[in-house]
Amino acid sequence: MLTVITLYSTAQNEFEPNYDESKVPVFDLPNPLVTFNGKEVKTINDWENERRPELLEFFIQNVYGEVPDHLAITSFKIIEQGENALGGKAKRKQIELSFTKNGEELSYNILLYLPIDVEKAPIFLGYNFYGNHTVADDPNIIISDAWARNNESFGITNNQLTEQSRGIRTNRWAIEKMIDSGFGLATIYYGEIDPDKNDMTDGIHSLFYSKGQEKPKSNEWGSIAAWSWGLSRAMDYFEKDADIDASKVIVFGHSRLGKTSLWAGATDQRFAAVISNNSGCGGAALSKRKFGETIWRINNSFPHWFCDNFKKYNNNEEQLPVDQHELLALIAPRPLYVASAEDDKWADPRGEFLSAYYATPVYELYGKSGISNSEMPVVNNPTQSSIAYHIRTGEHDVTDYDWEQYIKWAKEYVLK
Ligand code: GTR
Repeated sequence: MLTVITLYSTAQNEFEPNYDESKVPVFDLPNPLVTFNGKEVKTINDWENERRPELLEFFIQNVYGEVPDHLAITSFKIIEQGENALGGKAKRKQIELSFTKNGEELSYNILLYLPIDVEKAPIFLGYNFYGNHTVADDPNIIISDAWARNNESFGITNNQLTEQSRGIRTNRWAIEKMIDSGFGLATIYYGEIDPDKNDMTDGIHSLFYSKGQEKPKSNEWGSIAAWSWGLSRAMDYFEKDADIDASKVIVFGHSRLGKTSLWAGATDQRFAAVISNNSGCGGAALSKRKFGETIWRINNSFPHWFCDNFKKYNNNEEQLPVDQHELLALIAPRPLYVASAEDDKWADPRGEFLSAYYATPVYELYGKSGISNSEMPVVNNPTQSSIAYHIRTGEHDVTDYDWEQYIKWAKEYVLK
């Protein structure tokens, strides 16, 4: 065991979220550089051949769930493209990936914006919450007909996306800043891979079922692993697209989709770098702190996100032989950015920061630097190296400020 963080142990109502630092329990944090059997990890070889595989396997079997079988892209087609997007700065492509298995089919669309003057562009890849047509005010973006959560202010009723929400999330996607800095953007509506509701009969899961099966086994994938699988299949496509530098794909996500980008980066080492924006519980935040959202709470509110085995740790974080800093460590030595927001207490900014700090020794094993100071930086004061961290003012959101930091960091740590 590595360390005991914190202060006083106070009994706490397990159903009320704790926002009081003095009530964070005393806990032992597992050491990423000691195996489950107590053997010290001293070399990259020990890490890559022993410790990393056992940690990855633990997270697969007990947290996010195993993908039950292999399934490659059955076919893809470019369904729309334009050379004159974003006032002539970018080209736009919309690609449909299709999958067939056990007589069932699923398709999803990737929306791409690529800088016109870059031959093979590095890209940010990230899911959006309300459809590709929300990320830019561009009349050519195809509106998804997949199930969507109703949202009156976005004009979504009857679980259908509509024209009314075109461009409504441009504030979360600094596309022009990316393009001006030589990066492209690839985005996908996450609901096309698996609708975000507690119903496992639909989405990509159903292609893998045997006859009569309606939900995954208890060690098999929840929605986060399904969404993350979708990102890896997008990566399969990028490897075939000559306009993209597939060795420079930075996987990004906010909140539940930040949990997803971390899991994608951990399971698929082709991703060059990973960004977690306000990912919180089950993402970057340490579970054992039980600050804000807890394992019990997340498994109750969103029973479909993790595998059923994860429910063993509801109000039982002490028994968990891993914590989320070890999820971050699975991304080493690739660049990793963890970002928090000051008013997003639910996601436990301090727990996100400490997780990045405690993942650092694994980066150091590779001669990379991470977060070397256990003091949290003040707001709006990013610390950037192979692991970067910032906490900005404001709420649970993705802002231009966040993107400015990601772009600056990616130029330094991904492109160079
Ligand atoms: C919240 C959930 C968080 C976070 C967030 C989001 O309701 O409790 O874990 O994922 O949703 O995705 O916006």
